[in-house]
Amino acid sequence: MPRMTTADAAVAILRREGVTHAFGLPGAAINPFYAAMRRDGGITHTLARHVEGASHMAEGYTRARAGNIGVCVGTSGPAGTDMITGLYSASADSIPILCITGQAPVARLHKEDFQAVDIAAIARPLTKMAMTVLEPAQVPGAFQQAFHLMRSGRPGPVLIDLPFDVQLAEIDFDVDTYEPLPVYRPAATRAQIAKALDMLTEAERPIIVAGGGIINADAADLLAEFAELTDTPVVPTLMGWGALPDDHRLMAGMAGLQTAHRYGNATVLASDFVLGIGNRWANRHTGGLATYTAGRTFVHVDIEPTQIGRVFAPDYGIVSDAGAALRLFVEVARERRAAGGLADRTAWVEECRHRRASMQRRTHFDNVPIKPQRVYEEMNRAFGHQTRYVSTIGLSQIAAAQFLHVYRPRHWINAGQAGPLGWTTPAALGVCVADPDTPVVALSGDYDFQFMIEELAVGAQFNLPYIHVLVNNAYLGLIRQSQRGFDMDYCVQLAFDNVNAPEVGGYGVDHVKVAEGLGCKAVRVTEPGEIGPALEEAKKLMAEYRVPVVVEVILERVTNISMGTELDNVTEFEDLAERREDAPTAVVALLD
Ligand SMILES: Cc1ncc(C[n+]2csc(CCOP(=O)(O)OP(=O)(O)O)c2C)c(N)n1
Ligand SMILES: [Mg+2]
Repeated sequence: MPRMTTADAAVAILRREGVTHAFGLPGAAINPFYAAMRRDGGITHTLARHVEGASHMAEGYTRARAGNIGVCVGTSGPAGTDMITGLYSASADSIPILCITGQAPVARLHKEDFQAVDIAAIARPLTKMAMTVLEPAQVPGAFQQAFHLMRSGRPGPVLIDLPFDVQLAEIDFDVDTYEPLPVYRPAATRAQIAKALDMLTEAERPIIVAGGGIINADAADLLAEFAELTDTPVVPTLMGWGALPDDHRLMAGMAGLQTAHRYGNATVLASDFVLGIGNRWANRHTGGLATYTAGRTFVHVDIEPTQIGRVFAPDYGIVSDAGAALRLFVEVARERRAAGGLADRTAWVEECRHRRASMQRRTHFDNVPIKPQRVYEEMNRAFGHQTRYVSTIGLSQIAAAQFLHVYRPRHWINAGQAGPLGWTTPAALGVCVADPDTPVVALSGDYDFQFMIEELAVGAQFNLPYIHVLVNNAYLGLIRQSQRGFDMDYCVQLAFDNVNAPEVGGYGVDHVKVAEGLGCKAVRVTEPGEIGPALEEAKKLMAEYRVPVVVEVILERVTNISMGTELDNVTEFEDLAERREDAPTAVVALLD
């Protein structure tokens, strides 16, 4: 039997489980694992500048491609605690990442050893498994179990904590006969799918709410096929956006309190039946449950049994992987269509399309300083169907979801539930590592951008080119807007007179200089007509220098973005689009 250190065995297992890349940074307590990675030579490594950054890179890496599992590595103590935010956002969005930490030697764990912290206990509520491996012979099993859990049921992260002496201990391990454990994914039965389809067919105004579970299951094509077979309009959730292309005839818009379309909310409110697949009725999607559920029948399909009924009791629940359910939905719907057993939805689909064509928000403004809506209009013009967007939170992200277009699954990569500021830059870098051939456009507010700005150096060092659109209002914009309810504008201003950069006009940080200092390219625009040319210039700079390119757009300081407390109570702050020229990049041409 081959004899090796547990660190060598762990790396061999990572390879067998398909890992080719890791994000992280070494420290003394994880050096044996780094030595094993070096000996193996099959795992490339991206050196983050902040360990939290490594965890978000892992998330971006997982989310870019079906089957990927992002790995982030750090040492003992603060490295693990820094990655807690990544574990939180990964678990909240059902994203598998594997976090590997070094640890003090087993015999000194309880002696308050240098950088010894019970990271497994800290990580437990955020992971599917968090384990400090105390016995060397348990290391292969811990990794085998980690991959089994990350891929089974509702996906999510795992943390494995390896004491220094455990990493160095030798064990007998035969990697050649190592076999990944079978993955558990519950599947709907035909009877369950037939019942749900009966309910959908009996309804008059049905919709499908398509969640991120469809993207996790890589089942976007099946969703489109099922929607087309039954002629059912689709409302994607924020995590499901891209599962159906924005220009699809049955795309009915997103619904919610913030990242939503007026026509999406109106269509949910007009519906009488909702089939939720791989979604979790997030509160910013539903708003008040009384409004959301009144007069509607619900079927909920979810891979995790305890998710059914968590937010409200559906009329019928099915425990199933979204892909397995959709495969059967397609099969049964096909049979019923052939037998003439499906309802004619022409009038309902037309009604939804009419709402879409008559309820657009205005994007075309010529104001200086620039209004944010105009930025997304220019982005729609500059970036094609193949573009992947990455964003986290803020007015910037909310407006992006209201105005940008997404055409493919995994092309809207957003920290939907946790929304940690600083997520965008490292997540975008992880996406670039996973798929260097697809153009990546990140979107940040100025505060999100400043949170993990140092990670730009990673993009410069490892030649990970992408475009970072930075919309700068010198404000914690979303919080400023929410403080209107408190009648205050308190501790949310990022503006100051920069003694080194009077040219930023009191907007504070000179992002262009910082980005350049970190090895990236950057351009700043202040007029709406400059945005388009700047985005084209950014494409050229990116191709020439192979580094991230920041396009900073100086916005007007105060713009309120549509949001509300209930689906039927969303406040609009701007004039709505009335003519084609008001929303020239809307996917559906406005009805004049
Ligand atoms: C770590 C963290 N702290 C606080 C928040 C709360 N928060 C959400 S958005 C926001 C302001 C974001 O400002 P900016 O990135 O400039 O975007 P804007 O809203 O101005 O477009 C804050 C503080 C958060 N999401 N994450
Ligand atoms: Mg801001």
